[in-house]
Amino acid sequence: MKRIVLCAALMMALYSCSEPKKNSVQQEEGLAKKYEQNFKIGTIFAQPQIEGVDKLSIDIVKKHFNALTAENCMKGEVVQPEQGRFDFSLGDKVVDFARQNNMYMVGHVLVWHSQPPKWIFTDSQGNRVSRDTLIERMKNHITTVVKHFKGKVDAWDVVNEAFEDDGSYRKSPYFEIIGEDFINLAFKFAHEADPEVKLILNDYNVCKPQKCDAIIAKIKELRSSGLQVDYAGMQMHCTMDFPSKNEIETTLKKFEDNNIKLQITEFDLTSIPFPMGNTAEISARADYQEKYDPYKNCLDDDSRAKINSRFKEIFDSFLSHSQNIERVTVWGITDKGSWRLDWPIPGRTDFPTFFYSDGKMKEFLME
Ligand code: 9MR
Repeated sequence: MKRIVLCAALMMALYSCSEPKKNSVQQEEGLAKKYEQNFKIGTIFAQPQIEGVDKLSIDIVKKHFNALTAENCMKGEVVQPEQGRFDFSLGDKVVDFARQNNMYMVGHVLVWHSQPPKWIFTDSQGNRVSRDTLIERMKNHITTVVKHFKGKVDAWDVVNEAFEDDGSYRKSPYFEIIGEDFINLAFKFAHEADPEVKLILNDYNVCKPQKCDAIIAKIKELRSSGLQVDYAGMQMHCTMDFPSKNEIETTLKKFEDNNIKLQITEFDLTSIPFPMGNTAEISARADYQEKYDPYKNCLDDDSRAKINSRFKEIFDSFLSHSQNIERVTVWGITDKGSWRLDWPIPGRTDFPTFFYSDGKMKEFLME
């Protein structure tokens, strides 16, 4: 009896799973072309694409995207694993791919509390270094990295995630050792290393009003002290209800009103239950539970429609403010490679990017 019920449930589940629509003729031209009057359409490159093994994703990138960010391989711990030893081997490959395919290349990231050069905050005894030492190390890192990629990277995420949601400074080692002007110094060093390259102050949850205000105030302060900051970067790691349409609109407008151009740097949308509240805080972790993985076996029609309509709601806001948005980058090529599948809970099924795992495009982009 139990088995019959189980079979029936399985049949019903299979029956109600919906198939993604086939790509329409209109999509043959690719997304970058479709939105060329609005903004650049970007995505990221990770190990499987750099090594050339993920052919499906590489084809999608070539066809649909005209901007590229290195997901991990230009981060501090990768490019300077030991003091004075730089490793640009992976970064160079990403940059070569971008150049060969005529893409806008984004460097990610010069100063971030997560994945920094591991040794950078401490001396050989394991004690925290002085302000002067950290400034010197930060300067050397930024200068060497920016100069290495000079002429090949169009824009750098200079400082990432420097603020808390309440608008206060994140108490990162950079902040604690140097003070709040670590941001000023980072922008100064980046500009000195490559006066042509565009510079971004990047963060998540920028739609939180106090955080947004803090970022705007900081960019104004940097500019008024003569420093170059070209864009605020809004990561836009979204959930089904945050940020709301209204919060997005208000935020986009605030930047316009303050003459600060935007890049949407890491857009994605999680549609599975999320136990940690609204955050992209990388240290958050939770254990796997079935209830947090509702689409493990299939995605039903109703949920597919809801996900697409939420995507559309957000993307439409980008479109209607496109005069102030240089680029919209989605943080993942297909759903299969998204960081969301393993954060904050490992091994789940989610639909965060523009393409389903099999390479079919999300329906909202076909309209
Ligand atoms: O997608 C990245 C993932 O592969 C890494 O494990 C993670 C660890 O630092 O970083 C992810 O990318 C982050 C980005 O660099 C900065 N903003 C938040 C992104 C998602 O966590």
